[in-house]
Formats: sequence, structure tokens, C-alpha cells
Amino acid sequence: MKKNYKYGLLLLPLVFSTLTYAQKKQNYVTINLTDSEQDIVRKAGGLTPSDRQLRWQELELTGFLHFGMNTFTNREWGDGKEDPKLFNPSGLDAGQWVRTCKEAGIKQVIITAKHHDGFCLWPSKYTAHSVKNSPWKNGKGDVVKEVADACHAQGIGFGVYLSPWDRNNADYGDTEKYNAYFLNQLTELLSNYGRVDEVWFDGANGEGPNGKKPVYQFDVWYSLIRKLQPGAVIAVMGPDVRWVGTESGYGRLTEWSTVPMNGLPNENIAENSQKDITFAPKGDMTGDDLGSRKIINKAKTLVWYPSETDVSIRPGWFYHETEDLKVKSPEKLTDIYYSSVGRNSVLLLNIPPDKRGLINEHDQKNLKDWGNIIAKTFKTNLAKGAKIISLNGVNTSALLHGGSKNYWTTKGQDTAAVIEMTLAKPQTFDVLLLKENITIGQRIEKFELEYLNGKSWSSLTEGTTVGAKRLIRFKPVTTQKVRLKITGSRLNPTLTALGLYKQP
Ligand code: FUL
Repeated sequence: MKKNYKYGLLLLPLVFSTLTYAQKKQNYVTINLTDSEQDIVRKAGGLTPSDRQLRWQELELTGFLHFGMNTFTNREWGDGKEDPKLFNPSGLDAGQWVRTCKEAGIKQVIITAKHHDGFCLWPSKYTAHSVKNSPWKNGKGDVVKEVADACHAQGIGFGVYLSPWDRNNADYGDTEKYNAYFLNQLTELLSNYGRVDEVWFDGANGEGPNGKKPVYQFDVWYSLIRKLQPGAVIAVMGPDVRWVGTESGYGRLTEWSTVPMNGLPNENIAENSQKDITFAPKGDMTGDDLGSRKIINKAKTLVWYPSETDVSIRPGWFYHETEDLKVKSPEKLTDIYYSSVGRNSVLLLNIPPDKRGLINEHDQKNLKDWGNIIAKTFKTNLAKGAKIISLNGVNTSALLHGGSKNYWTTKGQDTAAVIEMTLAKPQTFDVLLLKENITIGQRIEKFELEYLNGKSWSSLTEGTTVGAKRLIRFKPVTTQKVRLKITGSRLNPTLTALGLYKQP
């Protein structure tokens, strides 16, 4: 008896840690009327990304390529009346676009296959308003194919932007006819270019020639995408990736990937229960706080819906020669990196090719310098070789060599912890990096970093959410001891990385 009891006690921490490890994967959950506040918080902390969301989140840096009729007319929004003959890049090289992006650390690019003017960068069978009626390559060219092939050859992801709003199509305004047209175009893009990793829809919607706005049949489009390209995330007007809410490049300081799904009819939820969501959450996504306790407490359903931060390297989305000297500087891009990737978001940086069909020298230079700043900063984790103590922690070594299968967490059901690090030698640093193991959820709500300043501890920085990645910069300090205090978490907090870095 006694022996068994002892064994029982010894096994207890194991049982608890297996509980944290073996969690069911679920990217949305319904809140019951009988759920207490604590139940809701735990449900939120237990939501996880779908495989396609996880793949996308881990990219961190993605690129947007706004290119099309507007590049040649020097506009941002065409009206659809442009002559296809105006589209004539003199030296288009999609290989150069992809190489330039890749060298800056970008892991996936999205091409504007069709913008609001309706001009198609591929020879669509369903319209005359495309590259097939342009002088470029005597009407035999296909920009979408060139970009897809370059991405596949150079080993980065490929995505398409297809504007629902179409100012050229005569049927735009007629819901049935236009949706059939749109579905045909989507089928072409998702069938003829190999693997597609992201489909990006924006919400713009105007009146057609009949004076009406068509009703977009999003659910039909989503089903087609799931069927033809099951690995692709559907972004912005889509269920997998949420627009961060601004086009400035600056995400929220508190960024939850778990948010309420508002305004959805219950039947829809029931019907889709236990499946991946195929409908986009509605509601205002631009507020300062989309997912803290006070917000989720009022929710009916919670969903894993992570943010994407889109911004252009230039003032406009399309190339304009007059903006050559207004390309964002490497320092500005670095600031944007910390405020997007460093705030639990994926950066979607737009780099518009010029009239030649090349990423312009001005953009190239700043991208390269920016890539070098980021690479240099994160080359060496100054915490490497540190001695780490966390009294209620499990798997402490994972803080320096972690991953989704090997991560630091707490014993029992502890939602608070202190992690103390004694560095191999005194170091000067000015950046903190934290990563949660989001494969089992986003949980941390509050943390603080302190350093040993002589004989006493001083606060260095503090924050709320962590998620996929949290980066915080501060004035450089020199010390040999730091401690991270996690003071709030929805379930056992987890970390796969704790890094200290010095900016060049
Ligand atoms: C917006 C569009 O209207 C802009 O032209 C651009 O494509 C941006 C990314 O999305 O809604």
C-alpha cells in the first residue's frame, strides 16, 4: 500500500504534464451559458491553430507584389476602362522579384492576379481584359505562371490576390452571373499553377453597371479553395487569417490569436461543429483589444484567428516613379518588423515591381539593408550557455533550444512562474525575444523582465501577450542575471524560446 502511494505521488507531476502535452486540437469552441469566467478563460487558452494556420504563422515574413494595369497608368485604383495594350513591361523578371524577397527573409509572396480594375495578369478564358490582349510577349505571357514557377523553383510559398470588386466585368452587379465568373477565375488560379499557399480577398465592393452591388458568395468560394488547395490559408475576407486592422505596419501591443467570433448564426456553428471553420468571423476587428478577458467573457464562440499586418514599402500599393525617394528606410522597416512579427503577427510587406517588371533599385537596396539588420541582430542569443532556474518549471533547457515538441512549461496547474537566468558572462543587450508553444495554444497574459542591477533587481520591460513571437526593445543594459516573471496565464504558460539580443 505504502509503496503504491509513494509511486502515485511520484507520478503526479507526470500525469499533469502529460495533460498539458496531450491536448485536443481545436481551432474554435462554443461558450455555454453555464460556463464560468474561469471556464471561458481555459477554453480560450486551449484553442489551437489549424495546420495551415500554423504553417503560415511560422513564415513570419511574407511579401505582397502589387503589379498590373495601375503600374502603367500610374494610378492606385483603375476604373476598368484601361486599354490592355498599356500593359507592356520591358524586362519582366519574376525570378528577380522572388530572389529579392527571399534575400530579405521573405518566405512567401502574393501576386495581385486581378486588382479592382479587373485586368487579369493571367490569360483567363473568361475575359478579354487580360495579358492575352497586351503587347507583352505578343499576348502569350502569363505573369501568374512566372511568379508561381519562380516561387516553386526558389522554394518559397506562393499566394494570389483576386479582387472581388471588378470594375471591368459587365456582369458585376448581377450576383448570380458575377459569382459564376468569379468562381471560374478562382478555379483557373487554383488549378493551373501548382501549389497555392494563400488566397487573399479584400473587402472592397462597389456598384456595377446595373447600379447594384453583387452579394459575394464567400462560403462557395471558401469551399472551392478547400477542395482545390486544402493547404492554402484564406486571408482577410477569409476564415484563416485576420487583417490586423491598419495598413501602417504597426500591430497591437496586446495581440490575441484567439478572438470572439461575432454575429454568426447558431445553425452555422452547429453545422460546422468539429470541423475546421469555413466562414469568416465578423465584427469590428480594428479595436485596441480584441481578445482580453473582458472581451472573451461576452463571446458566444471563440476562434483561433491570427493577425496579418499588411503595409507597403512605398506610400502607394503600386509603383510610381515619383515615390522612388519615398521608399521606407531600413530603419523604418526594422521598426515595422518589431511592431508586427514582434507582436504576434505575420508581416505582409508590399514591394511593387516597376514598369520594367523589376523590383526597383531603391526598394532592393533598402530591403537588403533591412534584412541584414534583422539577421545580424538575431544571429547570437546572448543567453546561450546561461544557467537557468525555474522552481515550478518543467523542461527548463527548452528555453534555449525549444520547439513545439520540447518546451518549457509549469508543473501542476501553475499559471505563474519566475525564470532566473545567470548568463555565462556579463552581457550587454537591448532586445527580449519570447515565443510560446502556440501548437497547444496562446496563454500568457502578463510578464515582466528584470535584471540584476548591482545588488538589486530593476525592471527592464513588461508586456501582456506573447503568442508566436514577442520582441521588445529597450535601452541597452549590461548584466549577468535576468529574470522573467510570468504573472498571468490562461492555462499553464509555455515557452519555446527566451532570447536576449543586441541590435547592431
Ligand atoms: C485594399 C485595396 O483597395 C488596395 O488597393 C490594396 O490592394 C490593399 C492591399 O487592399 O483594400
